[in-house]
Amino acid sequence: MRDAITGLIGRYDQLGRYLDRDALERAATYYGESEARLAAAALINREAGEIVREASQRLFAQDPELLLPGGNAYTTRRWAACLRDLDYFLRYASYALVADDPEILDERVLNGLGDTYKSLGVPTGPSVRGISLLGDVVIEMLADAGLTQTALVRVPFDHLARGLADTNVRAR
Ligand code: CYC
Repeated sequence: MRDAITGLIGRYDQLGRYLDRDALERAATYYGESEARLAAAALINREAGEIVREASQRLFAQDPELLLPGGNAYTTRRWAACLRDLDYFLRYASYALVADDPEILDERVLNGLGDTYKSLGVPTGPSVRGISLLGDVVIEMLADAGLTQTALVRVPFDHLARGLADTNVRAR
C-alpha cells in the first residue's frame, strides 16, 4: 500500500535525485489538500451506512428490475451482497482518498473483479452506476456540511467505475 508521498519519494530515490521544484509542488498540493481529504474520510466514517443506503436506493429506483425475479440483486442474499459490495467500494475509496493513490483500488478491489462479476452474472453497468452514486452522495453530504473542495473526492470513485467498466471490456 502506497500514498502520494511515498510514491513520489520512491520515484526520486530510484533516480537518485534531490526533490526538485516539481516534486515539491506535488508534495505541497497534496499537503494543501489534506484538510479536504480528511474531512471526506471523516464524513465517510461517520455516515457509511447512510451513504450506502442512499446510493443503493437511487440505484434501485433507476433500475427496479435488479430487485425483481431474474434481476441480479433479487433474493435477500444477493441484495445483501450488493450492499456489501457498495460498502467495500466506499471503504476502499476512503483509503485511496486519504492516500491520493489509486494503487490500493487496483490491488484490492479491481484485480479480478470483472471476471468474478462476469461469472456470477453481476451486471457491470448498474455496478458502475452504483459506484458513481456513492460518489454523488458523499459529495452532496460534504456540500451540505459547507465543504467546497469536493472535486478530489470524485477521483477514487471515477477510478473504480472506469476500472470496472474497462476490465469488462477487456474480458470480452
Ligand atoms: C458477489 N461480489 C460478489 C462476490 C465478490 C464480490 C467476490 C462473490 C462472492 C460473494 O458473493 O461474496 C466483490 N469481494 C468483492 C469486492 C471485494 C471482495 C469488490 C474487494 C474488497 O473481496 N448485484 C447487482 C448490483 C450489484 C450486485 C448492480 C451491487 C452494486 O445487481 C452485486 N455482488 C453482487 C451480487 C453478488 C455479488 C448480487 C452475489 C451474486 C451471486 O452470488 O449470485
